[in-house]
Amino acid sequence: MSLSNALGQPLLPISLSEVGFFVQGAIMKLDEHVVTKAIIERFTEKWLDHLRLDAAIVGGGPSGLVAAYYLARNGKKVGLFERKLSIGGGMWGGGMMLNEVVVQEAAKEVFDDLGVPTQPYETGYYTADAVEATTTLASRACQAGAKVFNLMSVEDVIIRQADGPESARVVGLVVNWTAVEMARLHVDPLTIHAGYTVDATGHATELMHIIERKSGSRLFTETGKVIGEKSLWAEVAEQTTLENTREAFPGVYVAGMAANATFGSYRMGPIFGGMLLSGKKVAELIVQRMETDTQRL
Ligand code: 48F
Repeated sequence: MSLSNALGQPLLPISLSEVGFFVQGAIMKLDEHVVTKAIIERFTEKWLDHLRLDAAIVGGGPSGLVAAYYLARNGKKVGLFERKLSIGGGMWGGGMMLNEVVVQEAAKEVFDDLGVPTQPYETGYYTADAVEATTTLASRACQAGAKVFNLMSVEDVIIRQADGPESARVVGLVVNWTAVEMARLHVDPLTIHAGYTVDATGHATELMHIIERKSGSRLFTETGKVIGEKSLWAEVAEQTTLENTREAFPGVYVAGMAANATFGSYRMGPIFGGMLLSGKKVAELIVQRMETDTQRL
């Protein structure tokens, strides 16, 4: 039934039953208990489903997000662990808080692939809005199926060594709430198992430092340790980021700025192409490696 005036013309473009639906919607009773239970149950389901991963990515900056996207798009079970409330790492602020990022020709294909709009600048240089780029990478990684666990800090790795330190391999992560870390509370962490782990923690290169300190084994660097990043040289740094994106310890790959810090190359400043290409490369390496490992079994 519709409401109508004396001439029989409808007063509302909707029927009375539809009005009832909207009123019901507006006055729907809300039970805080259900809201709380929904959050706890859904988070627990998600977490339980991601206790064993094909790949665990530590750090949600541009390299970690791109790696998560390509791994998930290839059907791998991926969890990304980020210390902060927001993912995106150093991408939000462009250069010195001017929120535009620059990428070079070779890296534009990654932005194109993920749907990040770019604008040509001078020949071979493109810009993207830093906020649009960050939110798009984050959204595409999630839509591809990667699960993001923010507010979690990776404080250690799980290691196995059948025949002494030389046979050591990382098989997972030790995680705790960032709030626990910040408050320095004496609370034990929990664990995530992963076939492969990616250190995408940026300049800090946290995972590799932990492994160097605790494993008693050499990293795959010249010195066997984290060599550390050098000062800024964009051209060389961008090239070496890609070369240094590789396995740095059995089971652990390095990507993004962590790759250059591990293997001792330059920083690049606010050009983000190397980060994108590194994220893509690390995903490809892990996908290939998983195929070879499966064939060997
Ligand atoms: O620093 P970040 O953006 O790393 P990236 O992907 O990109 C580097 C660029 O942003 C820029 C640059 C090139 O243009 O030099 O700096 O290499 O993101 C690293 C993320 O890792 C998180 C940290 O909060 C940041 O969001 N992170 C660091 N350590 C941990 C961590 C940890 N132990 N557990 C969890 N997250």
